[in-house]
Amino acid sequence: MQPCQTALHPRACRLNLNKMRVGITCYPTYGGSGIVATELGLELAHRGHEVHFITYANPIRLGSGPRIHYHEVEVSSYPLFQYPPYCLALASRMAEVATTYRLDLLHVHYAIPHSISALLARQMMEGVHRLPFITTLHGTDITLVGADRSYFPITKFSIEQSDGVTSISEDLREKTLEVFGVKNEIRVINNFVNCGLYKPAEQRSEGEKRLVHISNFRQVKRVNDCLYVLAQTRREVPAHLYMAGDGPERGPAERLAVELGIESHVTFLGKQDRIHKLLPDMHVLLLPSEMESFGLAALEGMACGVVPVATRVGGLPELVTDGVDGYLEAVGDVDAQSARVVELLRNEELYRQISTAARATAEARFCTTLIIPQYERYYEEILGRRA
Ligand code: GMT
Repeated sequence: MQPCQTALHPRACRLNLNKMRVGITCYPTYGGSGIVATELGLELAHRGHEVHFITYANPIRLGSGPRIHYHEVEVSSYPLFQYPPYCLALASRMAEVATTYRLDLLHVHYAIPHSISALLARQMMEGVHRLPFITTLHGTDITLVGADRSYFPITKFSIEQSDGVTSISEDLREKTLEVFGVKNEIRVINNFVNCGLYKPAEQRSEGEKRLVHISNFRQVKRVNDCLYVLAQTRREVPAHLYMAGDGPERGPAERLAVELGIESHVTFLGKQDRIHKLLPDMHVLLLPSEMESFGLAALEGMACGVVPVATRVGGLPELVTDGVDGYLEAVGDVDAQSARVVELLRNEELYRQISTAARATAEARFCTTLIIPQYERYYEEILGRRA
């Protein structure tokens, strides 16, 4: 065992903060927040911490490995329940796992309802052991769900009650303070990418240029814009579009591809769990979102040398420097987005320069090796602060 190095509080050493026991809760599906939570857990386990996922299904990218544990939340139904109370089942499971495995803290991703369950679990643990919880805000939990009238008061309360709050971009931090008027400190810890796994191909395959879009196909992603961009691009350069992911907008997008007469140039791949294998063979990543607190898909693309053509919204300008390591255009301006794609695909020298810069940005600012220690230090701070 390494000697304890924290200088925050004597009890922090007794807790052996070099090896923490962390409970992680997230949506275990294909959304960005679940991916961030899963990759964070895997990295923490790799660094020697015990990580306990407490979720309703096995997180998509989890797999198995040393120090990784999975505890399913079962939500029993009962004829009286029109809406089974998942939030309560989760709180019970959190408290149960915390007691059995002596968790040091809970880290929940996406405020609603996870931080409310964590708050209940913390209260249930009073008199047993202290169980602080950290809430990481990802975006739609604040900008869409949290701002909705029915969830606003409880989202505000959950932020105020959290022992620690992190946000994945400065933009989201500012929006949270502005929308909810909370007084808590919100620490920005950016999303990250494993630069060893996500890396450029030594040689891309020959043939048509390839565009890619990755999302959960929600309205906020404006997936139809990808099809308009492809249609316009193809007037100048032969190109094929790969649409990875699934969600409510997938059906309408498939129909639009037929209407535009480009259906043979678009492949709908459905949900993909090996994105690091798909990305390196792509040239341009389209992210025409109406709102994007960070844009994890763009970062994963950049790490693979795939140039993002995205919108100037939310946290994207914190990730992409327009004209340097990608392009940012106005929401809905498919003419400008297509013009950028055509320019990139026609000008090999420009493409090479921007693709190299995209990889360099991912490496210099967003690698797991830089970001995971920020979470570790934040955990230590939260544990030491009120230990
Ligand atoms: O929009 C998504 O892709 C899903 C959503 C989520 O919470 O699962 O993504 C949000 O969190 C991602 C991971 O932190 C960010 O990269 C996305 O920008 C953010 N989405 C939005 O703000 C719309």
